[in-house]
Amino acid sequence: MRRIATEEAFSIPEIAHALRKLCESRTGAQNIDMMLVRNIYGDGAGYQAQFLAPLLDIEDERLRDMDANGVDMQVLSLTAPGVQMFDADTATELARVANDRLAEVIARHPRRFAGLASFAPHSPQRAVREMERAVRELGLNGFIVNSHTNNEYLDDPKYWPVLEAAEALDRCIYIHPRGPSELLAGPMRDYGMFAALWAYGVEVSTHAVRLILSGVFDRFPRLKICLGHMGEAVHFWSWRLDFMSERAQRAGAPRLQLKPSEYLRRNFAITTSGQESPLALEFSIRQLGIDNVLWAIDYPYQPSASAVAFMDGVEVTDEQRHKLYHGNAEKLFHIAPLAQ
Ligand code: 1WB
Ligand code: MN
Repeated sequence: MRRIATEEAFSIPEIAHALRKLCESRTGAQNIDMMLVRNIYGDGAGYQAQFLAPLLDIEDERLRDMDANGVDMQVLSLTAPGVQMFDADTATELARVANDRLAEVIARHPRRFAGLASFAPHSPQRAVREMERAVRELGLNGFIVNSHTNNEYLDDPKYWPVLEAAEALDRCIYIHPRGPSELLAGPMRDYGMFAALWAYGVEVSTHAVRLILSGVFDRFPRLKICLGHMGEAVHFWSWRLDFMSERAQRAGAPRLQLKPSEYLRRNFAITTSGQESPLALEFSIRQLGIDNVLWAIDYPYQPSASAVAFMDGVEVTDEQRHKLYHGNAEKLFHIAPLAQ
């Protein structure tokens, strides 16, 4: 069984260095992303310091971990917060460097790695050019964005060129978490909630619901958005989203051609990164359809062994397991199937 893991994080020294500089220059800053960046790239004391080395390693320990766990391929993406905390010029340049590096690694290991391209949303026109280069010249497999940019979300018309480009290039945009935007962040500072424990899901699910309710999927009907962490629970709310959005539209919210649950099935795919609950998987397959659910690990933030054990062990048909483990990823990310 070919196993393609679809939300696997990496970084490059240039970005690690720039993030370290960023937290040194803002020592007093209390925002959530600075807490996280300090923990990984600075002198933070949190458990997250252990992640820096495996993020920067792509061709040594990572390949050994893949071999040891029967992981054929990782779809790599630049780890959160990506380039989105930098000013627009720096972000544009660093996205270009990260994409070049990614393409080089994939060229050396075409059977082991695929990759999602970064871009700087805060400079939408240059982002579009980088997206086109990433697909047409570098052959990358989709796009990664780490949720909000300066507290703005992709439903804002200034970002429509980015959505339009993704649709035209037929590559999905994977919305990965970062620390929540300003007004969502307050209650997340306590009890370790600031990252993967809770804040990440709130941030990305909010982003996804904004996209749905704004009507961008009527404007860009073939746009595909990928969400990790078992869809950040958005589809769990399908019934209520449908019911309440009717009311909201009658009260003046933008008119939608479809119900939210229908956009979720048409315009979204989700992955199992960092979520190994068989019950949540079963629900997701029934709510979204088997073709919209993909396997992922969330390497190096979560261990490969248990992610593989989870997907090996769930009670699904053979055909379903093939789709979860590789068939859906091959289609969504344009990865060549293995020759029979
Ligand atoms: C964690 C997870 C931290 C992810 C991250 O920092 C990212 C964590 C960028 O578990 O603390 C992630 O991508 O799941
Ligand atoms: Mn992740």
